[in-house]
Amino acid sequence: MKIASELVQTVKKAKYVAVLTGAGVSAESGIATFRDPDGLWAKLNPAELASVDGFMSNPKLVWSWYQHRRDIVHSTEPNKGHYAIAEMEKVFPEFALITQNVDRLHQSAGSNDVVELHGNIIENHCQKCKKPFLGETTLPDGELPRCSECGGMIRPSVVWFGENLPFEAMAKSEEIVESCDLFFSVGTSAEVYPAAALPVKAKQYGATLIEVNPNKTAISHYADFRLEAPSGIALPILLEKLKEIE
Ligand code: BV8
Ligand code: ZN
Repeated sequence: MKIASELVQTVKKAKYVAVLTGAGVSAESGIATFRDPDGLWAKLNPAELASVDGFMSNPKLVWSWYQHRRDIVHSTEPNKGHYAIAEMEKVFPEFALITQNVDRLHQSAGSNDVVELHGNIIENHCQKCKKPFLGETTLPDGELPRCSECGGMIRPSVVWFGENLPFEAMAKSEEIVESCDLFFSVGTSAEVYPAAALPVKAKQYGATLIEVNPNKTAISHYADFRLEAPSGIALPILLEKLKEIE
């Protein structure tokens, strides 16, 4: 794939690079995205499943859906896009990674200090008292585990629709968008707020905005540059080009 030399030069000069990722980065690892035609929401209604109301009204269904997604996550590996982003940490004077993903593949690929906006699907906690749950998650006939402290229902430690994002993650993200001079939006449809506001905010604070996505999104018209390709292809090529202009 061709990458404009102006884009490579701009990236080369960057002092503080921030990357925001979405489900598209994990697509090449075999994890379904949410809004692509074959995505998770194509078959299921997110409000019913990825929300507190959905969980409270149908806990066993929601729990088994997350158990199913956890099994998929446990059987997947990071792809070249994750590894390229981990590599970027070492290339720039300052670097920050913010993810909407809950699969922790960035950490498996070697990324450090990952800001997780939407929590993670690996851990669980009590819906009532928030106590972390470290016990057995697979019970006979799909029963939900219960909290040893208060008897509350155990849920995955993801952020559901209608729930606030973790305060520290949001505070850190605000700091990053105010300070970075180059912001990559990679593999996200930029439709879920407040995460979707970050690329535009970074641009408003003066950063150059590069979008890496095979498709157009809600923020494509804001981007200074677009790499219209899968992240597992575009990012390794971009890193190669940067090395060529040592
Ligand atoms: C909040 C975790 C304050 C769970 C997720 C009414 C009531 C309540 C809230 C709202 C409301 N109306 C609006 C809201 C706000 C709401 C929202 O934004 N809704 C949207 C849908 C309109 N947001 C919230 O509720 C947030 N909380 O606002 O709190 C509040 C409190 C009370 C009341 C009001 C407000 C919480 C949002 C977090 C929800 N949790 N996930 C789980 O995973 O099960 S969201 C879910 O969407 C995932 O986390 C995902 O990360 C996120 C964003 O999706 P993307 O990552 O962008 O994935 P998507 O499939 O959309 O796109 C993939 C892209 O990749 C595509 O563009 C595709 O082209 C591209 N791609 C494909 N292959 C590749 C690729 N790119 C590169 N390479 C490839 N190979
Ligand atoms: Zn509890």
